[in-house]
Amino acid sequence: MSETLANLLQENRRFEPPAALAEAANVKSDAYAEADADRLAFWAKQAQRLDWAQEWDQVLDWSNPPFAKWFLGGTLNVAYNCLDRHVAAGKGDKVAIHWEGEPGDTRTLTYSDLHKLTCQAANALTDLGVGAGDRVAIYMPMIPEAAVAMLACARIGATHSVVFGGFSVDALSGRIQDASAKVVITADGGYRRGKPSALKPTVDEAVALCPTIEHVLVVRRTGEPVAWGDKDHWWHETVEAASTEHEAQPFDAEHPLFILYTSGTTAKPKGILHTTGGYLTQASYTHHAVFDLKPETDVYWCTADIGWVTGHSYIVYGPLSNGATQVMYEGTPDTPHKGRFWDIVDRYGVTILYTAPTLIRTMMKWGDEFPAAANLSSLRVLGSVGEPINPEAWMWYRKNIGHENTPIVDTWWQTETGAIMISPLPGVTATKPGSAMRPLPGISADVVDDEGRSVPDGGGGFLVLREPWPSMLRTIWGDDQRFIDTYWSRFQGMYFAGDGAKKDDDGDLWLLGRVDDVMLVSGHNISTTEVESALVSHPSVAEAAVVGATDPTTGQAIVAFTIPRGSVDTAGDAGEALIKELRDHVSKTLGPIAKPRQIMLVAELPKTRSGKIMRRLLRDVAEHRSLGDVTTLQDSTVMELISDGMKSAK
Ligand code: 6R9
Repeated sequence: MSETLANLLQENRRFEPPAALAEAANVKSDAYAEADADRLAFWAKQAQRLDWAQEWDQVLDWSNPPFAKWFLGGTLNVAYNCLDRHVAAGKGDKVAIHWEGEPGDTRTLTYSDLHKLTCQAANALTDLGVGAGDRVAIYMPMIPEAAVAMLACARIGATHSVVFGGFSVDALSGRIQDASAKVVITADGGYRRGKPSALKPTVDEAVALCPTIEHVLVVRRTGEPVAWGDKDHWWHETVEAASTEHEAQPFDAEHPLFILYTSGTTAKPKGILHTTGGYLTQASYTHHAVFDLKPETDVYWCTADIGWVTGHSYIVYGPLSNGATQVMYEGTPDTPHKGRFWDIVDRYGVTILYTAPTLIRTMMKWGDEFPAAANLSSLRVLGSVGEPINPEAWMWYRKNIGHENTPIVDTWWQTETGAIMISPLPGVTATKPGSAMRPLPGISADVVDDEGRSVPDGGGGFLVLREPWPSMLRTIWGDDQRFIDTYWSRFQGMYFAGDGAKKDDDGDLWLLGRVDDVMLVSGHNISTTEVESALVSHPSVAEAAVVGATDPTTGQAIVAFTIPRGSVDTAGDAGEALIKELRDHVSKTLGPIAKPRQIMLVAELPKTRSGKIMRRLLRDVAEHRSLGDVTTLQDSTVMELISDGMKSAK
């Protein structure tokens, strides 16, 4: 990037925390000063949230950067911390998971239930020859057994690699091969969009390509017929027949806990490696601090899939280490109707909701009547993760879901960071719609220019992390050099996150999307996020994706793909008029330099399974190229619709 990002969007709205919440908050403003005074002492204190079999000798070893070691000499068991210690403290009967299947079937699992199942799964895996250090692939729908499978691996020191249920044979087999996994844990299928969606056939094809796989463990969820081979074992015949007694052994703080592959937009996916003590410390602390979790009274719901890092840290390890009661939902948000999520919040009395901007914008598109039909008064903290949240989507979330008084925590982090890094604290921060605000206590984030110099307030550039943090990735599985090249070579001594960001005049942080997506228009760097947010601020727009397409005069020109809100008329002339109005609206909001050359009205946008817009594919469309790799798309038919629309608009 030759110059820093144009700093276009202005925002003056502020929302103070509700007084009662601030008063009773788990974490108050003094945490920042405490962490600034002695960062390592601060993290050592947070590590005391966990039960250690052996306390550490040294908090951080950074003698061989960028290879960090946290809590050296300490030993602990992750599953013990998530389950056994709560049962031992008399909380065995507390509900851990209120699970709801898409067809409407429900299960309630207490901590004691989850503990027993995990012990059984640990015994079954041991019987199948899985030991500490072995890799296990998990390819599951959103059922409690997915969490149990992860915890059972953690319990015996096996390293899990969760792959999104629904990824292709190629994606699954590639990940299995990269990690040389020994076992796959899967299910016959799960329910999506009102019908069974098979998983086992994909596993069968993948396993045929993966000689390292010795056994496949299959949960029966849908009851649909499945092919059966020599390596296959039913979960209900092995796990559920195993002993419920299992003593968890402690592992080194740096023992590998899991590998999770980042979607890998062009190159080979990167196996991000996380270890034990530092990861669990930060997952647990951030869940406590950012969501203000009160385990005795809160009902927490994170709508992520277990195949995304958000599911790892904020469905499994953070909430369970904190003894939370949570909701887990199997299916899609519009099955059987568009009010399904709000029904769930209402019925379980959800107090903390953690979801993604893509979902919030989809709900905006569907209309206000769906949340209005449910009682959402139990909600007290709302979270957002995965993409920048557009200010108007933030306002919609606050008004329609958060009854105008619920703090919104916009949490920035990555698979690589393992846990939340930048976020408001709900009892402390006066939030601004669209800003992730400040690094959490103990985290040092900054925005730097091309040369790695910190930009002044009001400036834009690259987001970096200046100091190691407990839940940082330790390497890319099997490829230390790629770890160094990808994250630690762009700027001397700093972690390069790959995101653009700006500091506003108060020094608060605004995330501007991936640097690869930044557009260069007539010599100005313009972020996709700001143009998208300008579009979403128009009352007729629910969602927008913006890309830079090659242009003979301006270098790149802005092309926008826009989803109108549900009630908006876009037929014929009305559509043309709306497009003109939107181009003018962007020009008025951000300045003429940001006026899109072309706006397409579309019904859907291409997204990954975690809800991120795949701008790369839209760029292919805008530049009339054939499409690149679509294997990580959530819905592969979307691109045909968009390309057809583009051709007819030419
Ligand atoms: C947790 C997760 C990481 C990338 C990250 C950034 C984007 C995530 C965000 C956000 C703006 C937020 N991202 N949270 N951008 N504001 N609150 O999403 O991990 O799937 O690895 O993606 O997501 O671009 O670099 P992961």
